[in-house]
Amino acid sequence: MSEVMELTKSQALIELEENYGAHNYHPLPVVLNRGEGVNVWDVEGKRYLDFLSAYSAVNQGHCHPRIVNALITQAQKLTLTSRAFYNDLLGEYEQFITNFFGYDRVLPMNTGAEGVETAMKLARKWAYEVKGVAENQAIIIFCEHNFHGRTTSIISASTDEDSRKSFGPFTPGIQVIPYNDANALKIAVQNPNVAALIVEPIQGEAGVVVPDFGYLKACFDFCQEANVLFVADEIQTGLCRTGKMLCCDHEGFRPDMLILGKALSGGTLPVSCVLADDEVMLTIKPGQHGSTYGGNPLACAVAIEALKVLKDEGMAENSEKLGELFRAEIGKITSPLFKLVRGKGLFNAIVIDEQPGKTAWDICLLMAEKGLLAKPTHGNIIRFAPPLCINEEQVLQATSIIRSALEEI
Ligand code: IF1
Repeated sequence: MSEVMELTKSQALIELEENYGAHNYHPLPVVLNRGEGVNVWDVEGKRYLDFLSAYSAVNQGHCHPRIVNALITQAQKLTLTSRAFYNDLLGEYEQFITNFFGYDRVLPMNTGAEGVETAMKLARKWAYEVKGVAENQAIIIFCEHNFHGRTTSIISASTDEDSRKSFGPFTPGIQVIPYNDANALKIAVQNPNVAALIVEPIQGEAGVVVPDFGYLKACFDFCQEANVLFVADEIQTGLCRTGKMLCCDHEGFRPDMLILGKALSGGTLPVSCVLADDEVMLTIKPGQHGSTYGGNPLACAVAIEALKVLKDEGMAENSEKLGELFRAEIGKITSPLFKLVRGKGLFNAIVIDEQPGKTAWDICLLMAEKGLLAKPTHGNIIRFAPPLCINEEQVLQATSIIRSALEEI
């Protein structure tokens, strides 16, 4: 017998990341190697309910057979041409997704951050070439506590110290206003140099912050009156997460620009896009924007199937219905650590009244032990966002794990 304690498989793999990877994350100590539907398994073979869904990228469930099949079939045929040539799927995908969401045109990119960057560039170009703002004067409005990604321009709009500190200098032409305050927007859009508002319909990273009903529509109306583009970042809230296809659907209006990502590929590869009408989209001409992988045939095949799955499997309805059940069950918890539950559809969070040794992180560790994976955000908030293929029984299993973790800790 060796004198050194044998590392478990998980510990050994965690150590590899610790030793060879950049330290830009602090994951829960769980090493996964398989997923199916709502479930994931770690390398020791333990099964968990996944209540993060890769931050809503796997809304359709892990390794959805139809999406995986589309991926494999296309991967055996053609994966990438670049946009130097046409490919036989891009046009079909563009027609499909623009009809699906009701826009004239789509601009395909890969990561969510690229989608947001694209929307920023489109908003600026539209401001100069259509609205008539003087060159270099355009302003884009964002909200406090936003999260739109990690690029230098996007973090220029961030109000989070960790995201910004020592990454300056920042991109100019950005104004930040309070969230859930339509009057602040009404005042801000009086400035004729304002090109756009870019906003999350529910703030994810901020801790699933749901604005008052009517806030988004009021902002949309103020934008319309002032000839300012309303840009919805639905990268996390879109694609059935909140109980409708888009979160803005709850308030019954269509944003001028729509940014999608994450679940657009059902968690198989990075696929994002911006949707807009001719007046905005046609301001960008050949050579002015793009990406090597954007609009690749593999992504097109996967995205078409990922969108069809959402509709065919009634995932918006399931999200709406089981979200109600989730919040009702969580609402019955009497632990003094439990402050409140909030959310829409299956996009929810609980706020923890932390005590020493009883932090949100400690609770997440205990829930993992009991077979449920979720991640704290901002210290005392735990986000719950399972795949939307979840059923009633699995929701009840989850809420009973959450309750027992809060009671036992
Ligand atoms: C990470 C948070 C979630 C997003 C919205 C754009 C992006 C995101 C509304 C960028 C990304 C992620 C990225 C992920 C953690 C995560 C997150 F906690 F940081 F805020 F989901 F809530 N717009 N969200 O939520 O998309 O470039 O990453 O594809 O590890 O940073 P991306």
